[in-house]
Amino acid sequence: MNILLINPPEDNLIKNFAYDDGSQCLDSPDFGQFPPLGILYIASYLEKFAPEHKVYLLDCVSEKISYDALREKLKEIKPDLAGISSFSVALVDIVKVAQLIKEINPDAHICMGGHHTMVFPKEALELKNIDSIILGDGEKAFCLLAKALAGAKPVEEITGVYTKSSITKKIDGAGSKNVLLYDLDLVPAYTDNLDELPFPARKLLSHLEFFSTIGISKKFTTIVSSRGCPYHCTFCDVPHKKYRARSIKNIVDEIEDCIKQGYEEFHFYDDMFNITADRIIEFANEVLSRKLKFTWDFRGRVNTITKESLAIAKKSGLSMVSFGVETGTDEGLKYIKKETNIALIRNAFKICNDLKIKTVADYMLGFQFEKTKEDIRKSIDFCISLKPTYAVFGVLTLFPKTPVYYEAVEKKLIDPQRWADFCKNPTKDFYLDYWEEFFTRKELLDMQQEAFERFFLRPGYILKSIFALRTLDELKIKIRGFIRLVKGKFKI
Ligand code: B12
Ligand code: SF4
Repeated sequence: MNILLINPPEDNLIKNFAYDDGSQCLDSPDFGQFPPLGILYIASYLEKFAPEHKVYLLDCVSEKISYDALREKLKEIKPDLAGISSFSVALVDIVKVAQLIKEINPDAHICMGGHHTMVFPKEALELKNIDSIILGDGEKAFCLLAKALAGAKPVEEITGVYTKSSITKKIDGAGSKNVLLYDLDLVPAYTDNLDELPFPARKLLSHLEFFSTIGISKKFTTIVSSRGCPYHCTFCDVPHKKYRARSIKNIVDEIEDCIKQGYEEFHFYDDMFNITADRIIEFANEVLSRKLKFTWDFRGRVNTITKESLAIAKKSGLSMVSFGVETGTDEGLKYIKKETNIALIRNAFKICNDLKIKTVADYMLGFQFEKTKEDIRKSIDFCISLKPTYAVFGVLTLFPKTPVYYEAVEKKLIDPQRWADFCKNPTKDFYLDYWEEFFTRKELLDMQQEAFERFFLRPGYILKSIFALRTLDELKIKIRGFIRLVKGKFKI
């Protein structure tokens, strides 16, 4: 069979943080260009365990493949089985891609996997051209799906794979508790031992340059050392995923393999990287003992940060940590069940600043407990007082199936039917919900813009950033990011 794994174009992406006229102060490309690790993992699994099939991979985003170009590529590939990666905000394009595939091969089997299916499994299967979905980790389940289809065997028995008929049986069994958010007893496909998975097939996209706006090199890639997260922050839907971690040896083996391919900068994109300080120490020791030279960073939590672990991590190449700070008071942090506090946050940033490790403060504005502009401004003051190298200010977005989303539905602040309609018939005019009890959308976006301006346009900050530049690549990447950010005083 010809198997195609595809990340759809983003022509019709539902933009978050956008004003009514479409302008926005933060967009996905502002963060950089990242490899689609999910489908790269599935590709390498297929190569190893289903070599009888021919595997194609198209990342329409980083390869900048237009719909016209995609049509031509699909004619060449003629996929018998297509696996589409899904973010809810990309649903319009997912539907378009599925339609295009069926136009070219009406008999092709289309399977959807990734984030949207986890949140809206039933709705995903109600889409016209979607034949199956996979919940959880795609590698093994998709491989078994391919083998079953090739042998004309039923696919419903495969853990994590659902079809219209198999999901309907489940729904009828469970009864519909809610028009939109079915809490069904659907078993996802989880790989408990992540070390079993072959490393992502980065070579399939080796002709592309990936980069992060806050990175320093173009020999850059992302990597995940674990999946899922055991915490339960109320705004996040990752807790739906079971936490599993790879062995340190397996992670460093992957890095060694990547270094041989020319990579020299690694950003750990785990949901939860620094589960304990000891894990960082163990990782750093392994890197040092193998005498590997590269820079790395991770997205992490403040509560497991220690001076000892970061000092050794720095020796092994750690250059930056992105912390989910979120908000600036103990009461607020407790409300969102972050399980951190102001003292821990200050401690983590102080340790990084003392050790000269760069930091990112990931921050959100517009929480339920921010009732006046002064409340938000105080929160921004706290963020600036941490002296992070970078700050990213988002507006609290009410993602479906999160506790904060249910809270807003309960208070009748948002209408869940909007999501139900969007999932059935996605259109580009859809928008993501914010907590609009005390502010309008426009006011929240204005506050976000104010936060960016206050943080990034401080003259002292600009000067310090220029003097901190280390490489030509870094200079180029930063100039590109800066131009995007200052266009129209941050609105783009
Ligand atoms: C890198 C990243 C991005 C990059 C994406 C680049 C890329 N090419 O992948 C950028 C910066 C563009 C991005 C943007 C956004 N992101 Co993002 N991102 C991530 C991050 C940090 C890592 C993704 C990753 O590589 N994971 C590792 C791989 C191995 O896992 P995976 O992608 O989930 O893939 C597995 C399964 O999902 C499944 N699978 C995936 N695709 C497919 C396809 C098929 C056919 C099958 C069968 C299975 C399958 O199998 C894979 C292997 O097991 C995740 C957090 C995380 N740790 O996952 C957040 C995360 C995915 N992002 C998130 C969000 C909310 C967004 C935005 C909507 C943010 C916003 N603007 O508000 C946008 C949407 C962008 C878009 N294009 O639609 C949420 C998702 C929540 C949700 N329910 O959608 C996450 C979980 C972060 C979080 N905690 O909030 N993001
Ligand atoms: S925000 Fe981070 S720590 Fe909190 S549940 Fe989500 S992934 Fe885990």
